[in-house]
Amino acid sequence: MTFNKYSVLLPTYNERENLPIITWLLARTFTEQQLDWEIVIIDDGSPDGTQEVAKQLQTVYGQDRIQLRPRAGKLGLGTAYVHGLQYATGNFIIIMDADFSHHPKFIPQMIKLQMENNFDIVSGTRYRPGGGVYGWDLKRKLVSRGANYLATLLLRPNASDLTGSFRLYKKDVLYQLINATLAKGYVFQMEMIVRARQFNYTVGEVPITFVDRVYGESKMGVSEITQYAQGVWRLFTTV
Ligand SMILES: Nc1nc2c(ncn2[C@@H]2O[C@H](COP(=O)(O)OP(=O)(O)OP(=O)(O)O)[C@@H](O)[C@H]2O)c(=O)[nH]1
Ligand SMILES: [Mg+2]
Repeated sequence: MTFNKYSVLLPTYNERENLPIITWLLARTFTEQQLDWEIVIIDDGSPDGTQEVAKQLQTVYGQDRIQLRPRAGKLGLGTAYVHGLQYATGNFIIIMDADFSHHPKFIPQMIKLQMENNFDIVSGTRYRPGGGVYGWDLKRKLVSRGANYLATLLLRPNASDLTGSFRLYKKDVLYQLINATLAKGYVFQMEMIVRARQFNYTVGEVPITFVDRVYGESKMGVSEITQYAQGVWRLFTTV
């Protein structure tokens, strides 16, 4: 048992079906590993009743394990992390999606790697041996690969998966990165890891398999791709 505490920031928008299972898996993982933990759910007024589910989970696991920190409307992912971070009581923060694309089974590996090397950040990566993407069609795979390749070529970061968001951070490191990051949309994750190099933070990587969301709709479209390309260019010309 260590004195570390791991706060999972879980942004949700219409994740009613996914939330109970992801919570159960997280609770099991942390309990098996004998780690102190909490989940901070940042729900942006999901019309599907995600918050009702979150309240039920609070009665099952306790309010000290599950914090519900909702916002009135869909204000975007970047600000959801900022909002959740102010309530997090752990000295380590895990950021992941609530839709099963990020499986809790990789968390022990991330924590182990962090401890062994005292990394500032451990990033899940789909783009190193052992990692991968399942359930996407060829078009979405190409878009993702292309986006990653473009940013790697121009920005030379110390990480292989720039657009992924399954990461473990020291809390003060995340705080500084979030405050330095300007982007709000899809570019957000990429800008964070690029700025990590700017601040000389150390980054470890764990290969992860990413599966397409189990329930619900995807929001990826042409405007997201355009925004992303603009974001890469802005960083290339400023950082
Ligand atoms: N609080 C909050 N959560 C959001 C918002 N947009 C997305 N999320 C959540 O953030 C996580 C990642 O969003 P996703 O919609 O899965 O994004 P994605 O993985 O790029 O796209 P798909 O899985 O293909 O839909 C999920 O847990 C979502 O429920 C938002 O505006 N506010
Ligand atoms: Mg997703």
